[in-house]
Amino acid sequence: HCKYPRTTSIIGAPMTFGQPFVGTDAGPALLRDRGLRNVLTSLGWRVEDLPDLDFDTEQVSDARDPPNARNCSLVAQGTSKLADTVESKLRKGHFPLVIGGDHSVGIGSLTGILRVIPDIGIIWVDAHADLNTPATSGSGNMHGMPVGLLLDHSEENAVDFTKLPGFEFLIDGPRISPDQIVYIGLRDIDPTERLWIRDYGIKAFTMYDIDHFGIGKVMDMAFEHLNKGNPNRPLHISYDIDAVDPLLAPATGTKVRGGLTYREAHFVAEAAAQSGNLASAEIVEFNPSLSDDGGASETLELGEQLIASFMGKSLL
Ligand code: EXY
Ligand code: MN
Ligand code: MN
Ligand code: MN
Repeated sequence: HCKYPRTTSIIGAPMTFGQPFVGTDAGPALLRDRGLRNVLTSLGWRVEDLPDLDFDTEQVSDARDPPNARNCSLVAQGTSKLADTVESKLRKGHFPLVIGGDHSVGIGSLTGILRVIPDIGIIWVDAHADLNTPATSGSGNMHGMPVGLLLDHSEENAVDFTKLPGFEFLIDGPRISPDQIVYIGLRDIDPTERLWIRDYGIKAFTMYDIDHFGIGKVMDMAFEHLNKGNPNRPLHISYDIDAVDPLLAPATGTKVRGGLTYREAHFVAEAAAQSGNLASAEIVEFNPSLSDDGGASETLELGEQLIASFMGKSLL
């Protein structure tokens, strides 16, 4: 298999059930309408533009859904399909580009990647740690759980997937080891998430660290951590648009002030591309219906530009 030009598969994952609002399903179609394919083609990619994954759209809540994992069976149905798609595209040598959808789609993307590349290094760009489990979540919203569900927990914190209808595929599924993931941009962390980041020793760069060191040094340290022992370690970036400051990205469901600036947001994406090791990517949490039209198109435009950056657009 020759390396260039590479094929990327655009995988639309129009999931809304990981959080309470409608509208996050619109992300993939709107980014396609803006011309995502051309953006990628102009960067030298061969593009396989798949139709959006066919998720259940009707919110018939399964009576077995636990209250601390809302819409569990619907999230499971979608993420299981996504995992299979990501897995098969990677096996063909393609670069999966997953467009959410809310961040619960990370459950599927990561599972699919881990089946093929168990040692993938993960860059999680987010205002939030998404490290809850049904046992710790205050909201029951599964977009706050993708990392928490897949982490290789200590016995006492382990997730009981037999109690999560539809998630049987995760019972013996692959897990993320705590040193396999790096957080960038955190600023809204729940108490148990904070405890676990410390106890498990997960590498986390908050907005404080970005202010203190600058984004350049932070990304250097992130790669130093992920590349310890393997300078060619394959990497995945999961980019939650709410990592960016809400003044720049207002069309998203869980806004937190004090986020990444325009250049910081791009630097993270550019540095990921520059590593030369990116094997897959995901961008999530656009919700155009939570903003006026101006804010919605501003947020989507930013998303498109960030995609271009992590897919290899350089400034020079
Ligand atoms: N930690 C909060 C919760 O678990 O409900 C908020 C999670 C928001 C998750 C967003 C998408 O990154
Ligand atoms: Mn091919
Ligand atoms: Mn998130
Ligand atoms: Mn978030």
